[in-house]
Amino acid sequence: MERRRFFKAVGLVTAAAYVGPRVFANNPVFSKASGIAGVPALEFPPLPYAYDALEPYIDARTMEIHWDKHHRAYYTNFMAAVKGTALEGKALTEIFPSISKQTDAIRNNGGGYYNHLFFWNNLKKGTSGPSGDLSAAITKSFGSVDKFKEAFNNAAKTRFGSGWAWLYLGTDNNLAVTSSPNQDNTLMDSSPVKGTPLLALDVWEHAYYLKYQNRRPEYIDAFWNVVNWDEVNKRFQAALKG
Ligand code: MN3
Repeated sequence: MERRRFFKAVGLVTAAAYVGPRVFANNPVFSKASGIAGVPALEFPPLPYAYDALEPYIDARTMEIHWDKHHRAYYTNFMAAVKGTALEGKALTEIFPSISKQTDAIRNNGGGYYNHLFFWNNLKKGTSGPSGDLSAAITKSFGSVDKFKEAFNNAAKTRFGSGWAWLYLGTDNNLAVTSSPNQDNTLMDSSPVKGTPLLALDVWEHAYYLKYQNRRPEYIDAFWNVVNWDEVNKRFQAALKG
């Protein structure tokens, strides 16, 4: 792992975030319901771990390109797309409920910015699994944790082209699984199903191609070794409180 390069990148990002006045200091953080509580809106925070932290399931090179190139581009392009508009300075969770009225640039880049932040934070090696409340809710909605995984895997495998698989708490307060095209998510008014996302999996080829090439199902199976269940449990508790 190129640790020095990683810290250099993080250092640059951190420095950039604190240069000059904190223009967005008064803006709301992502709402609790976003599941990324504490992550400031409209910034580009460092990855919460080293590029190689998820090896061998997700390789360091993929993480580096995915975070530093793909994710950064969504962020930069989103900030450029809202600059000078009524949306400038608004949190994404405020924008998504009326995203169908916005431009493709705002929808695609805003979704890409948000979804990746959400994804990085639901990845970690070695957490123990869904906890009491979440485990019970999964069993109620899917029959068992294994059946939930099967449904999630199926959503991830059958999403044609680029997109995401999601576990979300629906507006009916039941857990459900879906997939979305491109950079859409279940917070968007354009989504056929709506609810609070709890767990995301990026199934764009850029998320797995270097290591898995065309074998998306292998990448999906590997994903279960790096799900940050502590984070998913927290998101579920926050979603229940609204
Ligand atoms: Mn991606």
